[in-house]
Amino acid sequence: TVLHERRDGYSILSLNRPERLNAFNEMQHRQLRAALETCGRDDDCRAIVLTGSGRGFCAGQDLSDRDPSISGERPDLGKTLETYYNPLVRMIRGMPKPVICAVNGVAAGAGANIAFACDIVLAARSAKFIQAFSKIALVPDAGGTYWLTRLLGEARAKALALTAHPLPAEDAAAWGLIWKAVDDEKLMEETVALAETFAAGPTNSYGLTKRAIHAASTNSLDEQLDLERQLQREAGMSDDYKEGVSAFLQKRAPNYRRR
Ligand code: LHQ
Repeated sequence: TVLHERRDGYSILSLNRPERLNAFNEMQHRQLRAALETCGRDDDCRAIVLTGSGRGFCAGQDLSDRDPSISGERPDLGKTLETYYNPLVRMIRGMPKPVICAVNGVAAGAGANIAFACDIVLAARSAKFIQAFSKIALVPDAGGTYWLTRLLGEARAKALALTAHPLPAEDAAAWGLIWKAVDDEKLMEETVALAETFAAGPTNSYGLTKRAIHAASTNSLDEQLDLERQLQREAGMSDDYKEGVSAFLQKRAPNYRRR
């Protein structure tokens, strides 16, 4: 239920339960986690693309799944989050290489919030983001309350969460929730171009940059300046930095080797 296509320098992971708009059941969770672990360990994989098969990106939790922790009379949804969604969000955030999300169609519930966990989100112009939770008497999860509040502020976060208003890709981009909306037929072309750029780029510096930006919203300026000093020190000792400067001075393309 997750396709893993290895390409030169990057991988494309596709959620693949199109008849259910790629809603998550246990199998899809397990396979996505395994694929991400493989990509994380593989030094030849320098960027990851997450997308969906068919007309949707992901409709969140499969509400027809028979897992008793979801479908019981008084199900323990906290357990589902602890077992599946929270580790997934942490894994994407902690991935020391860029994770690009190509939102090819509707992203609802946890499906939207998993997209927001990725580093760069491109969405097809026809895609919509829906905080569907309130429709079934739930609370946004998979980081939803964190992403919406951090990226949009409380006013828009609460309106989206309480109304389940389907937010079109272009509005999501204009509001700063995602990187950009692109014409449907250009989505994979643009995504692949970005992945190829990252695959030839200085992977360690990307990983350090992610760490710095993730820390920024809770750090004070002094703490952040200290963190930047520490991470820049590390980046400055890399062979990739040496190569980047030489290439610049010699007016040629750098050949980064992840060292
Ligand atoms: C689905 C689903 C779906 C099953 C479409 N499940 N079949 C975490 C912890 C534990 C438990 C609870 O949840 C969570 C996190 C969450 O994600 S909660 C939120 C769960 N997601 C939703 O509530 C979204 C439900 N889906 C929808 O509202 C619509 O399907 C959207 C707006 C996504 C798309 O609408 P349409 O484009 O009109 O498509 P459709 O509704 O006709 O769906 C196509 C098929 O996919 C359909 O099956 P059918 O057999 O009739 O063709 C749907 O039943 C199925 N499907 N989402 N989450």
